[in-house]
Amino acid sequence: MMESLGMINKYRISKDSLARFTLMVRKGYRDPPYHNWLHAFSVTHFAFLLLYNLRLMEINALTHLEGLALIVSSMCHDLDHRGTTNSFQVASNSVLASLYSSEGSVMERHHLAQAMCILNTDDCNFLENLSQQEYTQFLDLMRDIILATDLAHHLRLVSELRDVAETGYDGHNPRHHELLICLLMTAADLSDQTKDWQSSKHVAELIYKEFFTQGDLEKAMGNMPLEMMDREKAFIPELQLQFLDDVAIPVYELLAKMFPGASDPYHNIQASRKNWAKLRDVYKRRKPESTSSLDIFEDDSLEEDLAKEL
Ligand code: 7OY
Ligand code: ZN
Repeated sequence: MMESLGMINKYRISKDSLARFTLMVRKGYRDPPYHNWLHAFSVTHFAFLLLYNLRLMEINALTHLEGLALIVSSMCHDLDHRGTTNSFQVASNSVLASLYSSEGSVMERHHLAQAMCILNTDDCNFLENLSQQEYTQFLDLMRDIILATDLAHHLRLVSELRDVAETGYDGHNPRHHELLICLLMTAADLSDQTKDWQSSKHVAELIYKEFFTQGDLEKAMGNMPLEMMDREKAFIPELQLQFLDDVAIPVYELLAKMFPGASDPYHNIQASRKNWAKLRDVYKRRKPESTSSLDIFEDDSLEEDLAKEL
């Protein structure tokens, strides 16, 4: 991906160092159902596709250094994730909470610290040929981008992003660069929901497996989990519709408004939304009083009914 984006030549990157860096990053991920290396890899790939297909550096929407920072941040953005949320860190008085809770974005600050640690490891610093000034700028970008993966951070930016989408993206405006990088990072992080139905459904299964494990831990601690983390209360199709409508769809809508070349993911996520709505209707008709939890992923006959539904 870095080769295709011309970064290897431009920044005289040693491929051996980059390979060692990448292996260290892979090793830095744990193996929860969702927040593992496969997630980091697919997020990085989507970030690459956005940079490459929209030609964002060629049209001066972003600088090459910003593009490079987006790719490297994507690789690192969930390093050492434990499959639990920021509020869980605080509620469980974890070591990470004691380090970072006063600043907010507890997990994201940890992902960033892990990333900095790997970059500083002997033989892994593939950015050694950057100038001092470029390298400092690169680290600042990584910090901003990884902290932007907290959805709470994204939600604070939405109104400003709407203004940019309304007035048009201006590559000469440095604030537009900052906002676009954050939007691209969020679009990449949520991109599983823009893939085909089988993929987005499979990813939802992994996410709720992770959420329900946290919910079980919270119950064992005597706390009440959120509905979406409670395997006895969650109705997954309804939760997915809420998540898509409130968070994910607006991300791709904003992106498509700013860059018409990015309309595919927006249309795909709308198609996915239709499938979740159908699944909700089919399930409600079959078992009106049941919450679905994870059994919707086991039942193949639901898929057959889905195909019949218009
Ligand atoms: N698809 C998803 C996520 C449901 C690609 C995360 C949340 C979840 C819900 C409000 C916030 C969250 C909600 C990613 C993708 C990944 C979104 C953060 C989650 N389908 N969730 N989801 N996240 O916290 F209503 F967990 F890291 Cl359902
Ligand atoms: Zn992520």
